[in-house]
Amino acid sequence: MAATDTDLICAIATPPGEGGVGVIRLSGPSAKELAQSLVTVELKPRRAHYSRFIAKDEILDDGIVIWFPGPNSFTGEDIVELQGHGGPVVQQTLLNTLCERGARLARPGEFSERAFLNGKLDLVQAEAIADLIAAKSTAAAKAALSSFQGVFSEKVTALANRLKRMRVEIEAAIDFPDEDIEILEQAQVAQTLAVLIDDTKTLLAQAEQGRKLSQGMTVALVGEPNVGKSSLLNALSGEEAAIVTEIPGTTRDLLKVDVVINGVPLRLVDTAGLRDSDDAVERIGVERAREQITNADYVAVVMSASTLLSSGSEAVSQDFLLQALDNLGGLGTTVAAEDLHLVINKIDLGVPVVDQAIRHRVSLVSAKEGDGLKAFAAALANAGGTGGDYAGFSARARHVQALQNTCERLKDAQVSLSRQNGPELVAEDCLLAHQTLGEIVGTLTPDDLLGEIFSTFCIGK
Ligand SMILES: Nc1nc2c(ncn2[C@@H]2O[C@H](COP(=O)(O)OP(=O)(O)OP(=O)(O)O)[C@@H](O)[C@H]2O)c(=O)[nH]1
Ligand SMILES: [Mg+2]
Repeated sequence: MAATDTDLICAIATPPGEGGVGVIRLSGPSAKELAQSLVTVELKPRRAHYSRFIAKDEILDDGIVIWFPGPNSFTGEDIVELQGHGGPVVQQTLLNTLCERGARLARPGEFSERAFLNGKLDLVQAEAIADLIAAKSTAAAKAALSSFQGVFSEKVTALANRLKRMRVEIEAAIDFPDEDIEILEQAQVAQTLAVLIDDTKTLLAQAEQGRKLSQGMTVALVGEPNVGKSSLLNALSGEEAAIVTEIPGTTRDLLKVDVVINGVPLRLVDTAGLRDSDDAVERIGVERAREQITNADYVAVVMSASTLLSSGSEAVSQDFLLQALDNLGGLGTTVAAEDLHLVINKIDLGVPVVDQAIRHRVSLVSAKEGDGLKAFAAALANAGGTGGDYAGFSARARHVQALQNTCERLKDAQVSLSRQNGPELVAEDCLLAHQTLGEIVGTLTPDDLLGEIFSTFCIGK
């Protein structure tokens, strides 16, 4: 992928199949000339002309044609849109004609890629277009639109600019060493670094929320066999996705169902009940369940109210909760407390008392009767602060990873500074941090990564 890649590309921009209107897009330096050879009107910039589309005296279709001269176009190059009838054969014939006359079929995401390479968009904005198109909920679409409009990029760029200013000062200290002022400068650098780390962490937390919102948060339903995990999955998704029986050990495979709750997309994962088993298949299921626990963004630990009541336990307290998590194979230590929620199911058989102190982390439900399910669903949607009124920006795992790396490099710089390793090492750590931040918006992104990102886009975008 090179910026010199400026041949003429074309693609059907509307979804495949039959539709009222079908749009074909052309982008490249000779887009206007080629389109002009097919239409019967003199193309004027940004004008919607009605015309027949003609090749070799044969009318292929008719419709609207618009020419967007570069650089004020989506890709920054000359673009022409041919808006004809949305029939697969009509569109394919037109596309073939364009290819016979010098255009080639665009790769997925190639229009956006050109927009990026021509400086019309940064990488976060280009990714936000794909996320907007793929958004599964209003909140996700809103967040993607914010990122497309540059909300996330501005935050990253502001951080990068502050980091750059600090680097300039450190580099200056290397070039003009002066023993007397070094101590003062060190204190200043330490102070700036600490603030930068804090602000990177804040942005990281926001990006993590944006990622959960746009890519969907994974919620694992885990617990002992027979507590009603599969019943809960079915109740939350409104379909009989999982097999439910009274036999403990029914579920073995991971079963994933995508749902949208209060505008928040969630991927619910049903898992095998956690227990030691002699059954080889069940053992694999339990192993997969444990893996899922570490991979999930959020873990809902399901327990049965009837088991709780018959065990003679008093109120469900913090200690009880920790003990229960421990009994499930050290869940309390493998999953952070804020990513854990306790679900007491089967309250139609009796309602246990829950200590006020942990009430916010516990849902009392009956998958069978439907009691408490709404509140439980709302708790899931709110997990991680991605509730319905979250008005942030969308982000991807790639961005979260880059911000984590930036944080790590800045902490390295802090260590180098405190160990008096010399300004050169501090400068090197800060350079790495700066580069990692640059990868997010695409100022410093390797070509192969760009190829990977754009290849996931749809054709014609
Ligand atoms: N009374 C009552 N029974 C329930 C409720 N939820 C589930 N059950 C019953 O509990 C039994 C087990 O339910 P499942 O959903 O299969 O439980 P599970 O946790 O997926 O079990 P495994 O897949 O074996 O780990 C079934 O007989 C369900 O009908 C509930 O809210 N109330
Ligand atoms: Mg099950």
